[in-house]
Amino acid sequence: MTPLEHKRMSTSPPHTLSPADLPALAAAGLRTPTYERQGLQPGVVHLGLGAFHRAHQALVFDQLLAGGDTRWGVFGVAMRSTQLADALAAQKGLYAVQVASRDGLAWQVPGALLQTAVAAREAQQVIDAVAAPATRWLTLTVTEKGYGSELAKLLVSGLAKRQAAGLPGLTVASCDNLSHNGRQLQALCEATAQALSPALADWITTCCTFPDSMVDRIVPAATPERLAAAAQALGVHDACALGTEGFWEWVIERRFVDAGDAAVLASAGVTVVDDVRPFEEAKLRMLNGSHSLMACMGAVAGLPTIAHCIAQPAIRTLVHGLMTHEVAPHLSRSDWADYRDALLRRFANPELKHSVHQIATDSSKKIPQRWPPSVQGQMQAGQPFERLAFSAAAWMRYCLAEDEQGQPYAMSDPMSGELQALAREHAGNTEATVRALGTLVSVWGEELPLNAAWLARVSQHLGRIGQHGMLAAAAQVDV
Ligand code: CS2
Repeated sequence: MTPLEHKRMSTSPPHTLSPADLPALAAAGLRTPTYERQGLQPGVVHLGLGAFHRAHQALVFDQLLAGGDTRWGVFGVAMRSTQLADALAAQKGLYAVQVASRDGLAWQVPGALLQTAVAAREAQQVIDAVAAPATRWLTLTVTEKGYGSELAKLLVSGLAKRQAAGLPGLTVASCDNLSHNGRQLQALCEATAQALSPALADWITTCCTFPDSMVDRIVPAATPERLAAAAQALGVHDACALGTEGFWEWVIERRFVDAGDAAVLASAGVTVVDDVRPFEEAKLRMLNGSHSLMACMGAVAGLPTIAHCIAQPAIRTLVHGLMTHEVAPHLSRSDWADYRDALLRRFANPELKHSVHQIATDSSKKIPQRWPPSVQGQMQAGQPFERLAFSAAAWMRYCLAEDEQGQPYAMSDPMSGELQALAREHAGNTEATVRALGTLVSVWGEELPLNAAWLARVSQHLGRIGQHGMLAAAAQVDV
């Protein structure tokens, strides 16, 4: 009997994952922390404890810790979710990640997460962690809608405390899917600090760095099935288990308070570059842009996951065409064809079960960096933008919050009330719907709402979606 089988037989009901389980898990062949976690001081404060960070950067930091560099332990901050932070704290920061790669499925238990707190509940603890002498980095995955005054206040309070204590500045790395994420965060922090004290704003500008970053790994939110699979594989209950794909990428701008960090990160597989833009644009417009299109289509057509969507010939052809003809021509990443083909394979990964409704969440905040830059590129080049117009129409149909079988679904979006009201008010009248939803400057920018040719193309696709259904309308996109 293997140690795990023994454990499964002898513990009923299973207890919750704890450090005491690590030797048995290691003996069963799982990758577990080989380093001493007790007594490590966090060197990184991370804001946003959602699935993505825990299956991406946390694994990079775990690898660095495993290599003997003790500076990469994480103080993890959930912005609001007390449930998640408390569940992680109860497991002493441990959780299992199931990686679905071409070689099959493998579980691992990273150990980089050392402490947790909730910003909404324990703001002072977070400020103290930012101002702790051992802290060198601050990383963020707070989602597109997280970049507001609440975040800025928290960060600036922590940085002010560091400045007052005479401590060195921090490398502050935004890892959200925004264009120029580092620059955006820097501008937000500096503006907030300026209002408090010009000297603090100066200190932030001179002593902290805000590298731009492109991060990539598909990490769906955990489902009850994944948690059950974790319990089965580990022989213990893990409330925080996750699943992800084998692929991961982190490209970061060479702008560190400690220049030596470039080589350290590179040793763990991170790509350090002088200009993140080519990577960021390709990722946001090819991967995330296709994701948002499939999410809206899938939600309306009743296809629950991205793998279900990409298995539909009409969707696959549309997404392939979108990337090839309407997105790639405006990218400076020259290997885009390989990148596209790799994405199509990643979308088809059957193990991920990436919910379309999860990706459709906050679409009004995601669309601006995912679709309009490509529309504008096509317009400037005098090229057609049919697939992008279809994407816009698919989102407008999605805003009705009812699928083609008549099933209502919840729309999770900061603008959901307004969007749903507009979609419903004009339902059945495509021109009026497009006039209402296609002219929102916060979604489409300043120019597209004024472009009659664009709005006309969106209207035509929306009309076809209403008349023939989402998949049939997709098959009619001809260019
Ligand atoms: C997705 C991303 O939910 C979404 O909006 O497009 O989370 C996507 O899975 C990641 O950016 C992949 O790196």
